[in-house]
Amino acid sequence: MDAAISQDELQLAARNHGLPLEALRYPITPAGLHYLLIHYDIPDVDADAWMLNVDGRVANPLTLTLAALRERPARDVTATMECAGNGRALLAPHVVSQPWLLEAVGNATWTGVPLRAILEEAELLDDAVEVVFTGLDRGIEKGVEQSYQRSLELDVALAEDVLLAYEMNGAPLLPQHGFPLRLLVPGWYGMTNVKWLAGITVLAEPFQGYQHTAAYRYRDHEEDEGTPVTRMQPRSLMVPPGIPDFNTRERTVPAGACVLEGRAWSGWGPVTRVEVSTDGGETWADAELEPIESRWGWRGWRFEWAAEEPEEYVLCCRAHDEAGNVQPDEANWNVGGYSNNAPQRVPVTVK
Ligand SMILES: Nc1nc2c(c(=O)[nH]1)N[C@H]1C(S)=C(S)[C@@H](COP(=O)(O)O)O[C@H]1N2
Ligand SMILES: [Mo]
Repeated sequence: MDAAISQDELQLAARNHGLPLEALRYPITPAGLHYLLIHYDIPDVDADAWMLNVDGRVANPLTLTLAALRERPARDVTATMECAGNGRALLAPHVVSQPWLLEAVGNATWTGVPLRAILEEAELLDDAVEVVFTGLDRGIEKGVEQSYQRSLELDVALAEDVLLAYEMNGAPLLPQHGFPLRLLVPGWYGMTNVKWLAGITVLAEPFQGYQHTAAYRYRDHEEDEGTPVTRMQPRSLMVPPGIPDFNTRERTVPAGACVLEGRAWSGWGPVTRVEVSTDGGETWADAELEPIESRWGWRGWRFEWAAEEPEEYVLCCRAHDEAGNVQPDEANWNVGGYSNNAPQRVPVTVK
């Protein structure tokens, strides 16, 4: 397997950091530890001049300041957000893009105005079918100059926990997380949650933008039209136990009782079961689940492991959700390198 990444990929990785896996310990990810994915540059936002425009197939177009949004009834939603490319760097053959291993995730509490309330205020026309969200950031992908844009079908856009969020963990959004406003669509992969939101346009036909037609599709080969990437597939991650080697990050754990802990999530329904393997996925045993704290947030789990020496182990975990999905043994390769939710593998030496 050729796992080498290029300078271009390193440049992306250095800009877009992940969640240090030990930070899975915090039930709510502190903002500075939440992963980050920025396709282009953080835009230069003039907060005083900023407005949100709502237009297209509506009877009552709106122009709203941040103060006007803050005056409206607010809602808090705790949600796990994961980049669709999480796991990409573990795929073979190699897929060139942001080279995530497993760390492109965070769990935050977002505060904002339900999108539904704003769309109701704008009064959707009868022919409305999709809503497009436009960020202030601009860039070029595969030769196509664009603003970052994603759309939602109406039934998703009108779901009650979809927010126009202006706070993360009780503080105004940080520049890197979309200040002053971002979309939050709980359960969907990261790309859905448009940052630096400036425009909402209601369409009478399906949106044909780059981030829907060229990117974020599950494609078996370059000519394959593929299917859209939507909700998060189930995944469980553990806090790597013991202490790391500086270079390889391989773990060393003292012999004796060792409590493994982690978090699991799925965009298709609550996590109903997490299993742990200490032999690289040959045999599995159930972890103990913590209560569900939020419909859209990750679920904690723990597992008591009797670590015996002298031996090498490969620790793994996998999640099941209420919809019956479970993490596959092997990665499902696709052209974009999306949703590789094969189980995490943590090599450990017991001493
Ligand atoms: N405007 C805009 N929104 C965006 C992006 C972007 O590049 N521009 N990146 C998307 C992707 S791919 C992900 S995974 C999430 C990451 O959100 P975070 O950086 O707050 O974790 O934002 C999404 N929203
Ligand atoms: Mo992403």
